Amino acid sequence: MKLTAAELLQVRMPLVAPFETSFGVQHDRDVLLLRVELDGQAGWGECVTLPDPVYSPEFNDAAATVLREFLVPAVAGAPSLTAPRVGAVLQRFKGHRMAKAALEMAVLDAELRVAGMSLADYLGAVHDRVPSGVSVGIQPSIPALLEVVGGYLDSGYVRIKLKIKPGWDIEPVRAVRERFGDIPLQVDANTAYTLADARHLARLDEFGLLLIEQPLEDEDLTQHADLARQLRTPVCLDESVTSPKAAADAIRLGACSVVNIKAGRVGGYLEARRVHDVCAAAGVPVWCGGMVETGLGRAANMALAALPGFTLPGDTSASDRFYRRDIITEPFVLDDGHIAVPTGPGLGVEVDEDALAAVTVHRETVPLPR
Ligand code: NPQ
Ligand code: MG
Repeated sequence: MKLTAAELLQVRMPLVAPFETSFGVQHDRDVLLLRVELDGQAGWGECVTLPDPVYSPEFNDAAATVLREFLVPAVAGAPSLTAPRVGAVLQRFKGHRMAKAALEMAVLDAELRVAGMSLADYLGAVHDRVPSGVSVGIQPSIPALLEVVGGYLDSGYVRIKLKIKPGWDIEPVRAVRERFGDIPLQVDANTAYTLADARHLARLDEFGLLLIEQPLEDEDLTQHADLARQLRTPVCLDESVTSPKAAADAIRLGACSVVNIKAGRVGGYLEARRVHDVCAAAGVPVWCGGMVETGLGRAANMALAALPGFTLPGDTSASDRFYRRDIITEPFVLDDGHIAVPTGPGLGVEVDEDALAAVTVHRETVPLPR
């Protein structure tokens, strides 16, 4: 096949409530989408960058630029294009994994729609639904937190993740434990601590958390290993795991005993499957992270989360966790704490063109080399 057209879309999705993490508060989700055509068949990709380089070095405008100037033209120049070829064609470009992931996702969607195969089947999914956890932002107060967590538990979410930062860590966890008892509970620091905080973080040990996610900076593998030796709470890495090699290194160093897999962060769904394979071979459990995706990215995440090594509930929440109106025709819903893995060809979801138009801020055609 050949990539015959590409469009970049900037959309601004209002969030149902502000989402606060250790790196800031977001009121809207500004998403970069990519629509390609492979011999006329459309495919959708979602880039998980944020507007600012505060979660990863990538950001929306940089991703749009690198896609427009380098990545899309390179892939458009490939004569017999298949999804596994995308990574090879893009390999000479350093970094920009989230942008590369969006392009590979769009090609996968188009290619699998032509083949009549679902992404889940293509990746090797073994489940038709996945248990769903929810990520709870930093709240203005403990009573507000208990209210929000109670709401998610009432909805059926099977695991709660609390965002933490210095000054919002021990007490919120204690309060949730006291109110809701022995629920599956974990925390995510998004790199907000240093190794000097080890004794403080060890105070979380008494709460029997499933894990603590990314307490230290992205590059601090050795320091995560030191920290892990001082905690009973298992250490999970997110930001640090940018490739299968990084996962293997982290595991060998003892920097983590659990891995959060996000396809964008590692350069695509095929690379994410390789991270899954590395972890499975090492006996390290993995779970599917989330980047506050639209229904498109959410659909692909459900397929990934249905692989056999995903033995912990992910941040694979329903569409209404973040959005009042998703941009797909059948938004993801929670059923008995689970979400159904799409079975249709490609991503298995359809864009709701009216909903998309209502949130589209900018739409441009990417010029292709002739
Ligand atoms: C994480 N995601 O695991 C990320 C961080 C993240 C679901 O916790 C807008 C506002 C978009 C905050 C995307 C979750 C975001 C955001 C991702 C936080 O570290
Ligand atoms: Mg995280």
